[in-house]
This record gives sequence, C-alpha cells and structure tokens, in this order.
Amino acid sequence: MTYQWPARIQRKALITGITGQDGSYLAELLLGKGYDVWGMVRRSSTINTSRIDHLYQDPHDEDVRLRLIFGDLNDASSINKILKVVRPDEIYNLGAQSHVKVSFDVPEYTSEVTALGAVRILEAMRELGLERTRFYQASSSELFGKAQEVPQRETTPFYPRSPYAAAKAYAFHITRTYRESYGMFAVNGILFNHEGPRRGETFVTRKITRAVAAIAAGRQERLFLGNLDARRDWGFAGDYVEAMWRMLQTEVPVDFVIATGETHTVREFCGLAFARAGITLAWRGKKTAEQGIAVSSSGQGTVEQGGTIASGGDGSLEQGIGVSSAAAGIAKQGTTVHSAAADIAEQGADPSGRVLVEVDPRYFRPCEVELLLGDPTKAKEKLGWQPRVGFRELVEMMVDADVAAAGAGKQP
Ligand code: NAP
Ligand code: G4F
Repeated sequence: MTYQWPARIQRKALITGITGQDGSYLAELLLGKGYDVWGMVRRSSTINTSRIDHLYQDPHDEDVRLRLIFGDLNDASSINKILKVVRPDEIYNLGAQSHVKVSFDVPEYTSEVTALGAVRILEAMRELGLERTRFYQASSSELFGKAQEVPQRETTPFYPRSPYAAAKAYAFHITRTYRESYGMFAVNGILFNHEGPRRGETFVTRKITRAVAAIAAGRQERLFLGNLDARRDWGFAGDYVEAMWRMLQTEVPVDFVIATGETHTVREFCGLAFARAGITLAWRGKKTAEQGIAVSSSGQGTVEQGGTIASGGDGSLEQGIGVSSAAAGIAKQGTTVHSAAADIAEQGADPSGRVLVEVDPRYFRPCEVELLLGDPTKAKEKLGWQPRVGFRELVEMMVDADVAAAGAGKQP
C-alpha cells in the first residue's frame, strides 16, 4: 500500500503547530528526509520556539530548508496567504488548543482553533486548487472518550467527553467530508497519548517527571495530581510522527489508529518515575485521601504497584495481571533501577517517610476519560508502523531528561 514517490523536485511540507511537541519531532524527521519544511507560527510576546531552536536556520543563509512564517489557525486570510506562497506537497495540521482540562475553561476558543482551524485549511486548499497537496489531520484518541469498545480501533464509535474532544470530532469529520466530497487526499491519524522530554509541562506525564527531578534535587516538597486511576495508552512522540508521515505516503487516503496496545494508570506512571530517581513509593488511603509515600530512598528503586491491560491484535483483553507491564515486572522481580536521577536522590535530602504525592481535586475534570487502549493492528499491517519505545523506556527517558536539566541548573 505504500506509495513510491517519483524522483522529482524537492518536496515541501507545511506544519501548523511546529512549535509544539509533535511539530518539533516531525520537523526533524522531514528535514532528515530532505524536505523543505515551512512552519506556521503564531505571534507571542515571548519567543516560543525553544523546541525547534536546534533546527533554526538564519533566513539569510544559503540552502535554507526550515522556514517559519507567521499565521494563525483562527485567521483564514493568513492561512490562505501561506498556502499561496508555499504551495506545499504535504500539510500536517498539528496546531490546536490541545489541553483537555483547559478546554473546559476556554471551550469557544478551543472550538475556533481545534475544530474550525481544520476547515479553514481544507477550504483554502480547495479554493487555491491545490489538488496534489496531501493533508494530515491530528485526530485524537479523546474521540473515543467514554469508550464503547476495548481496545479502540478505527471502527469504534466516538463518544467525546470534553470541548476539546468535541472540537476534534468536528475536525475529524470535516477532513473525511472533504476527502469524500472533493476527492482530496485528506486523512486522520487517531493518535493515542504520546509523550517525551519535549512534552508540555502541564500534561500529566511531564508534570510527574519534572516533579520527580525537582523532588530528587531537594527543590520541591510534593506533587499534587488529579485522577490516579485514569488509564492511558502512552507511546513516544518520536515514533508517532513517523506514523503521520507514513500516512501521507500511501496510495489511498485512509484513517488510522496509532497506539502501543498497552495501557497503564497515572499511579503506575508515577511509581515508575519515582523509582527511576531511586525513590520507592507506597500508596495509602483512598480517593482524595490517597497519598504516595517514600518508603525508601536508596538510589535503587522498586515499584510497589503495577498492572497493565494489553490489547491483542485480536482484540482480546488481559486484565490486571501485570505480566507485560514494565512497572509490574519491576514490582514482581524487585528489579533495581539505577540512574543519574538515583544519584541525585542519594545526594539530596532523603525523602523516606515523607508524603510525596497527594490528590488535589482541582485537577479532576468535569467529565473524565477513564480508559484508553488502542489497537494499532491496521497501522502495523498497512503502514508497516510499530512503536519502538516501550512504556518503561519512555518513563525513564523523560525522568532522565528532566534530571539532567535540573542538574544543569535549568528549569526542567
Ligand atoms: P502541543 O505541544 O500543545 O502543540 C500545539 C501547537 O499548536 C503549538 O505549536 C501551538 O503554538 C499551536 N497552536 C495553538 N493555537 C494555535 C493557533 N491559534 N494558531 C496556530 N497554531 C496554534 O500539542 P502536541 O502534543 O504537539 O500535539 C500536536 C497535535 O496532535 C495537536 O493537535 C493535538 O491536539 C494532537 N494530539 C496530540 C496527542 C498527544 O498525546 N500529544 C494525541 C492525539 C492528538 P504555541 O507554541 O504558540 O502555543
Ligand atoms: O496528560 P493529560 O492531561 O492528557 P489527556 O487528557 O489524555 O490528553 C492528551 O492526550 C490526548 C490523546 O488521548 C490528546 F488528544 C490531547 O491533546 C492531550 O495531548 O491527562 C491524562 C490523564 C487524564 O485522565 C487526567 O485526568 O491524567 C489524568 N491526570 C491526573 N492528574 C492529570 C493529572 N492530568 C493532568 N494534566 N494533570 C494532573 O495533575
């Protein structure tokens, strides 16, 4: 199913949301493949290009392959102008107000950017006659919301549970509508949660790994979290941008689920992250009174709780046994973890006996998505895609990066 591009002039890609987590990894990938990359950035009062600074080229240099151009998904005229100038071969629409909890605070704004942004681009493509341009829409596993099936696959009905998810549902359907109405190459990648050291600081994974680094360095007392029971199918963003690119290289435009096929609780992520820093957490109490307590700080961490749900390609569900969970594996085998983070914990204040994690209901959502677990079988078969980084490696990569930043005196 993979399309062989004819050898021809330089391919051009336009990325909206290039300053975000995924935009930065995708820009790296495309530059590495020889593309000319254009990134749409919105004006801000402080410079917000830190994730792509390492890719930046002075526009006065020769052979510039990354160019940034001002625009906004809320402004159709800016999108029109950009498409007229760039006439890209591929458009990756990654720009969004992407925070689910925040979408309850700014629902109308979220809809403008996250829902209508997509149709502004599609309509501009149509008006400009960009018939050969291929369009990728960053759809989300949040569409499955109150999951009607486990695991979730391309055919699972949607049940959005937030203004963000409702906006993404519009963008999903308008992308499909333009494909079917006008024969455009426009596809949705329904991506499950993907993380990494560049993840925004207020998403739960990064919030945890930054706090672990700060606590291990003796600079923070405690971490406050919301729903510890929520389960997510977490993968590595670097792997997921590869899937986006592959989706635009197929002969026929089709939508895909991109996931790892494993799900873990927030509590489990937290335990493994502290373990990486040499701090063993035990959990006591229930609901809002639940606490994570340091039972040892030796530089060699073990995790007390684990458990995973893994989706088989056949849709089977193995529940709560913990056989394939990294965290559970550590818990069972008492495997030791040693890392730079552990060394810092050894040198810093010994947190043993201290309450390190507490629940704060302010982080609860008016409507929660309790369980996300994707079935990536179709992507494996048709795109030849599969994730390379597993859950435990992901947690360790993120903790190590934040610890290194803390050690270098940077705000992680
Ligand atoms: P992110 O880090 O929050 O990045 C969002 C990007 O959108 C940023 O570059 C942001 O610019 C830009 N943006 C926001 N409002 C804009 C506007 N009005 N006009 C133009 N650009 C705007 O998100 P991400 O994690 O990289 O995710 C990329 C996309 O995938 C998003 O659409 C997200 O909803 C979707 N998605 C993400 C995941 C995930 O787990 N990461 C899973 C499924 C789907 P600033 O830097 O100026 O804020
Ligand atoms: O990290 P989160 O904020 O990500 P969420 O809501 O799953 O959304 C992310 O993934 C989606 C794909 O499924 C993307 F479409 C979306 O753009 C975004 O990238 O929260 C994950 C879970 C939730 O159940 C939340 O209730 O963690 C729970 N959680 C518990 N304590 C917390 C916290 N989430 C945050 N942000 N902060 C907490 O303190």
